[in-house]
Amino acid sequence: VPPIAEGTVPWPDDLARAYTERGWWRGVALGAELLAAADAHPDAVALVDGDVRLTHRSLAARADALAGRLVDELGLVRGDRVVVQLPNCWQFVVLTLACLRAGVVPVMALPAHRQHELSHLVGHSGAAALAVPGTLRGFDHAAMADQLRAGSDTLGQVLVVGDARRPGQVDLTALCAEPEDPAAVRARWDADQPPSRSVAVFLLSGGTTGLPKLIARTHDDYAYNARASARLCGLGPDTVYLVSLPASHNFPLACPGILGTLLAGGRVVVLASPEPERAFATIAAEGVTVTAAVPAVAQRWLAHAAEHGAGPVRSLRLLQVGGARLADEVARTVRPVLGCTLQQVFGMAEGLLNYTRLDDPDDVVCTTQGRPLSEGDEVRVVDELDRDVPDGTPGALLTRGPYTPRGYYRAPEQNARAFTADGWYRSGDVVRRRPDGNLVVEGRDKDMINRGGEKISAEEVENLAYRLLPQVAHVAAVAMPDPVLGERVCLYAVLRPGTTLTLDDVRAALATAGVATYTWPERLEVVEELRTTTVGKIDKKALRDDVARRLAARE
Ligand code: J2J
Repeated sequence: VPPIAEGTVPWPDDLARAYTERGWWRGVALGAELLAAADAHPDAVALVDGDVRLTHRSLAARADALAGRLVDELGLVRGDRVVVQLPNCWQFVVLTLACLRAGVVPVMALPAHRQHELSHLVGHSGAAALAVPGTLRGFDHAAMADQLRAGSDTLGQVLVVGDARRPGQVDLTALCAEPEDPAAVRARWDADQPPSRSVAVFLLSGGTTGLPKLIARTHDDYAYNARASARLCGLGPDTVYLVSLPASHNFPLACPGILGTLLAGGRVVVLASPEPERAFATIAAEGVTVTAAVPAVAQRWLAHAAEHGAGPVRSLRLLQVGGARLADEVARTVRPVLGCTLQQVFGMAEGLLNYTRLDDPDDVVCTTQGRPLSEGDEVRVVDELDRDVPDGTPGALLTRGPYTPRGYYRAPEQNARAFTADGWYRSGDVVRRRPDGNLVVEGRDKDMINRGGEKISAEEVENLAYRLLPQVAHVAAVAMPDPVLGERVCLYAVLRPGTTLTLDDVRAALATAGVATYTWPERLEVVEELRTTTVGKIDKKALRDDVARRLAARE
């Protein structure tokens, strides 16, 4: 096994051959495919971040140069992992492309992650390097990076964007400089490409069991994911794609996102946040044509446009919405209010992507979450015994396909639960398939909280509560309904005799442990007991109903 594929679960050989024969897998490294696209429009602007505007030629040259510097100056070798925790900025894109060129594998962390999550990602991936902003939103990432390095056997290099750099840390912006001899660095990586079956990026799983699992996406499968998505969305050299969701998420990264736009020869505009005023001004200034939002962001944009007018977003042709269920009523307002086409996207970092098509009738676009991207996608909707249910009946979604890996990285135990013996991924979503093939997401059977598109593992919140709070005897984390984010975390707790616990106590303990804020419970219910189901599990449905009732009564 080449070191770069160790711990991954490959597709069966016959399918790999079929995917190649169909032209889905091209046997080419993703970085090479991106550079070929750049060659077709070298002088067009590829990347915009505030005042920084890079042409396709410059972006490609910088990526190749950085790839060389990672290897020659920082000592990274092919197959090494780099945990990437950067906000949306041009250096994120250069670093990602450089990794793809060198065959160094980025682990796509979130800016919101803290010590707790990052130490897991560094440890589990055995990362050799970590890329962070200096300080961001008042938090000193560079200081945290030093602590992570001190606590790791593998982490040798810390790359920093910004000037809060500490001694021994490397200035990533300087490493992204244009090379003196672009042809030479280009020739070097053209002659030495990572194998197309090897891991291109590690994405994070939405997480149902404890800390996030790593999803190894190969060059072959991820290139197909981005290329086919770009095609379905009609992207081309005229496309101006705005990324304002965290760029390390699969959706804005490759569905079609940054990678799909660059493959199509288009332009990527990065913005650190989807705050409506800035986003609208940027859309107007850059002539943005396509962007992606989670439902919570789409709703903020709709409200902003309803109040201040949609003039600034006139150039927008397509708004993709996914990551959580978009309400049909909200979907119906997108065209009237924003004047653009809506596309619903029901995707997952594990692979399968469902899209409504640009020419679908309103009924499909506004009331379904679309259908699979590829003819190679296999979808089953099954009951508790994994028996197929008829169309129209809700059931659990299972899937396999040319861009859906067969297992998580180094996780045999989780794989036994999350995948069937013949390689179907159990998405944990409950869907209904319409006769026209479109899927409607009805709910889920996985123990996850979807907070405005950010996925939170209930089990992880519970593990932390047991570990950090001596007061608790039993806990359960459940989703409570929220008008803005869809769901937030509510913690139910049974306390040990004679103790007390407040929400502030819970949050203080999580802060001390360095746990990302977005995962913190936002409500605490102290109860006498937690009811169990007939099989002895805590009855979470009853708890979800209970908190929903309490919230409704408060209004
Ligand atoms: C309901 N639930 C949805 C939708 C995702 C594109 C879009 C989203 C993701 C993503 C992604 C949903 N309606 N439209 O990777 O490329 C929930 C489901 C799913 C889980 C996956 C992409 N779109 N979901 O959200 O890996 O529960 O990917 O299984 O973060 O989000 O989460 P994640």
